[in-house]
Amino acid sequence: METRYPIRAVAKITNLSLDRLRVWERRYKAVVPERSQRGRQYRPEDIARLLLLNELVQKGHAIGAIASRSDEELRRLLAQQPVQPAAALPPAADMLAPILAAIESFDAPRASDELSRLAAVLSPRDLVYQVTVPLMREVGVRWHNGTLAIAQEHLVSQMLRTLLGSMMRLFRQPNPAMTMVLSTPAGEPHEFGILAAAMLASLAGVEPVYLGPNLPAREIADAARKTSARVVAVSVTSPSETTQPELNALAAAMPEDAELWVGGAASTGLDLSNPGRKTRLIEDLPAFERECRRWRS
Ligand code: B12
Repeated sequence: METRYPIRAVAKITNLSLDRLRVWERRYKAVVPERSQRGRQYRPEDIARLLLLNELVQKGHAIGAIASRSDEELRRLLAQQPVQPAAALPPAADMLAPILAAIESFDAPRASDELSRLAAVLSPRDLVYQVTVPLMREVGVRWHNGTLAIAQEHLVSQMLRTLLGSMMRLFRQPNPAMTMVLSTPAGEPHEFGILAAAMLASLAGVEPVYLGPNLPAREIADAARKTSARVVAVSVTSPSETTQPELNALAAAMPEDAELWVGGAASTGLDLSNPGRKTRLIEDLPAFERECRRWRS
């Protein structure tokens, strides 16, 4: 049976107060959850709709004017809005300090609890921009300068993979605009760009197939073919001599009707002109979100 969420969980996930959830239901019929003996029971698609509505309200739309629109119309409306930077929150360092302290003392349960607590109080988008991206940067910096062990980096990487993976499942859209395969070319171990992108893609109504990093071109292209993906998104952070040939091979092996999107800190140094007309540089994550939403509309 499909998972159902009680109103308290929904309030945490969506950042909407209990009162507001009830008012939006009673007055505007924005989302009317099923009822059971245990109270309101929301389906994952109800949560996805509430997130859409909330984002539009934050961009200045009146709930009364949009509550009756279909999910499709809401996504189209959102695609027309400029993507803004994530909402102002306490500085990332304040939120990350308890997690980093737990990691330093190898206290995996505490680190994981702290991360789950943030996941419960932040919107999924803020979680990506305000927590996972800065956390990984900080952990990587400490790993690079030798103050964190490889095992500690692995611990955090694993925690983030699990957390974002479960959130991706939670925000899965019933009728995704398209399927997108995400990976990094063989030899590229930095995976957090594509992990963050996969999460943002699912929030934007795209079905992500997250393959993890470091895959040969043929494998990525085969996965795209088997999942009928319309886009393959890869990220390049620490290029080596194999990166450009791998990308060329991927562009050549791509399914006819699929686009190849290339992002990541080192992507601007690559030659994307030869591999094919359907290869595009996506400059950052907000641009990626915009492109995903364009598919929706
Ligand atoms: C975390 C990290 C690691 C982690 C990676 C963990 C993991 N599972 O991914 C670990 C510790 C394993 C690691 C290892 C290495 N790393 Co490292 N690492 C970093 C670090 C600190 C952060 C990278 C990161 O994940 N950031 C979080 C992501 C989300 O942010 P981001 O990468 O900045 O990406 C942003 C954009 O580029 C964009 N984006 C990224 N991907 C995508 C994808 C799409 C589709 C789109 C649209 C956008 C997009 O959005 C992000 C948010 O703004 C950087 C330094 C830094 N401060 O950036 C070095 C860095 C990337 N690493 C570097 C190197 C060289 C390595 C090693 C190869 C070094 C070594 N000594 O062996 C090893 C790899 C060894 C191996 N084969 O395993 C260099 C790369 C230099 C270069 N240009 O070649 C850097 C820059 C450090 C440095 N200054 O030297 N690293």
